[in-house]
Amino acid sequence: MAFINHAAKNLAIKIVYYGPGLSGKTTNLRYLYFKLDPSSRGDLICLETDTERTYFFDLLPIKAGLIGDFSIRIQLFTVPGQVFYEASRKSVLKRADGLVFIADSQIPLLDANLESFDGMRKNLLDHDMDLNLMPLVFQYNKRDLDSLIPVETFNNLLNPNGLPYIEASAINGTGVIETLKEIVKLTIPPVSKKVFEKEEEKKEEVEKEEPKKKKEVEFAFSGKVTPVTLKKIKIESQDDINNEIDKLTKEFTEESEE
Ligand SMILES: Nc1nc2c(ncn2[C@@H]2O[C@H](COP(=O)(O)OP(=O)(O)OP(=O)(O)O)[C@@H](O)[C@H]2O)c(=O)[nH]1
Ligand SMILES: [Mg+2]
Repeated sequence: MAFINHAAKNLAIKIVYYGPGLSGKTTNLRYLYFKLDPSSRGDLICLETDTERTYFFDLLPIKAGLIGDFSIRIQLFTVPGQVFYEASRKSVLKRADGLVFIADSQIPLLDANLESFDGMRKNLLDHDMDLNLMPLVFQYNKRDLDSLIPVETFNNLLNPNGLPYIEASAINGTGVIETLKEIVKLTIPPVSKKVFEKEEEKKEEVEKEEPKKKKEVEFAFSGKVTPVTLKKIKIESQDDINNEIDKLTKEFTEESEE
């Protein structure tokens, strides 16, 4: 559920990249990080354990223009795909506004994709969230490899409702920005409806004066290579993970615009 700060005119949206282990979730975030102009991105954050250097999730905060006079900020999260991190995956899904399912296109991984998708549905249910009501986009990743699961198979098994899907090769950046744009396009209308319902009277007044208020988000992508700011946070238990997610969300949503 998006955080709306009416006083500061901020809208904070959470998008979760979900999918089986090694499907390319972190690769998506890293590519976006490198492509985004430094002024519109925050630190890339990784939660890891002391011993194994296992990443629990990655988080990339980005700014994405305006809707009306509300500035849009988006938190992109990944979940840890490995099977035994179910509890962490569930924690990351809490209060998600939109989902990207990163499927691995390699033929032997068909079952892993289906199991992961099913797990996502169940984890959402535990938060009283219905997958069918969530903005959702599919990315069929690793299309650069041989022996691929056909797109029609993916669409039949994962995406019978015909939601947007992108064929990608995240490692080369192909389809990564398109995926972000698609999910943001789907996520903004339900979120902005909430904002403008509250702002309705004001909005009507404003629209008389300015009939065409902008409702498109924009990202500041640049071709520049910029230094990496990778912030690593050490954690030791599931409680630490929950606390970090809450803390990072709180910092993000309460941060006022400079
Ligand atoms: N060939 C190919 N390899 C890819 C692609 N995307 C990611 N990879 C590789 O797949 C491996 C796993 O990528 P990650 O982005 O770490 O996967 P992940 O989904 O974050 O994995 P977990 O965090 O364990 O769930 C890495 O070696 C990537 O370089 C792709 O489009 N094509
Ligand atoms: Mg990862």
